[in-house]
Amino acid sequence: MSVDYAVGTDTAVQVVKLGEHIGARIEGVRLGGDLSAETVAAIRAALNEHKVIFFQGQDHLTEDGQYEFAQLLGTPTTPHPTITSRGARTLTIDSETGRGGAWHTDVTFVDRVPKASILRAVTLPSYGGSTTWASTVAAYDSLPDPLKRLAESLRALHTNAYDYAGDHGKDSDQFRQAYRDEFVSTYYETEHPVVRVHPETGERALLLGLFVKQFVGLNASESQALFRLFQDRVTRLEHTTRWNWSLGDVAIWDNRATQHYAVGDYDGAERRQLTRITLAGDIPVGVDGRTSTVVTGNAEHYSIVEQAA
Ligand SMILES: O=C(O)CCC(=O)C(=O)O
Ligand SMILES: [Fe+2]
Repeated sequence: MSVDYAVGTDTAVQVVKLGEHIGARIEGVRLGGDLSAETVAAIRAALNEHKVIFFQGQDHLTEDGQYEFAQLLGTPTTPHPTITSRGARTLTIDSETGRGGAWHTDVTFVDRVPKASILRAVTLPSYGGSTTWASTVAAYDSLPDPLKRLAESLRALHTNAYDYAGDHGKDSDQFRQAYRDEFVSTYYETEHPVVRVHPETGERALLLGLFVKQFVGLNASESQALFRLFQDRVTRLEHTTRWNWSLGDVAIWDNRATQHYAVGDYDGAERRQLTRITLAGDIPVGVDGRTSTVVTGNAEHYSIVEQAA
């Protein structure tokens, strides 16, 4: 199925839906800093509706072009709250420093969770290395009412000192170890509502993922049991879409309505690199109107707080 948005007189953005709950391919757009206001509006609308959108054939796009395009959609953050040694404007997702393998929403250990991420393929392995996204709105919507009420009443602590050992085992590789050391070089901890209200669509979404440490007021085993219960809703295959990358591809996801997972199924001897820019977001708000609160760490150097449009 596809939906056309008329744009100006001579061009049209085409949105090709890829799944019931999440994912669309956008055709008819050459990404860059020179897009018309109508095209930018069509991209925003598609992102709000489909949660992750894909553009193909963007081989012309440089890091500067990606940045200029990002500025049309919002305010770019600095690359990362703690990974600051690898360039000033973008973050390279590099197989030398990690292979993914964990469901997460980006940077939820700070209060100002980025609203979107823009990822561009730069170097790809000969097979494997896809990425999967899940709709955290579909996850919430699929819960029976009593579990919706329970989730709405919970708040969770998110930290960047997440459980590496639990996900990856001990990693002796020096690049990966150095990356992890930098990742945890400043400790961040933030309390977020487990259900956040999307500032643009009003949809309710589960806010969980890798960086969750514990639910407020629950002990470790209670937290673990409820985390599994809710996180399993996020990763139901019906709530996901998977993208097999080609050079020239760009993905944009709404980081307020999704989690994602990089699939580490490529040859370990091959390199994989993608360039990421995150866009500043607001402070999440729960269904009771309570916002997220910082427990430890100041993220002002990473990102402004962007008020939702
Ligand atoms: O490597 C990927 O496909 C995605 C990595 C990731 O988590 C990100 O770019 O935020
Ligand atoms: Fe990520």
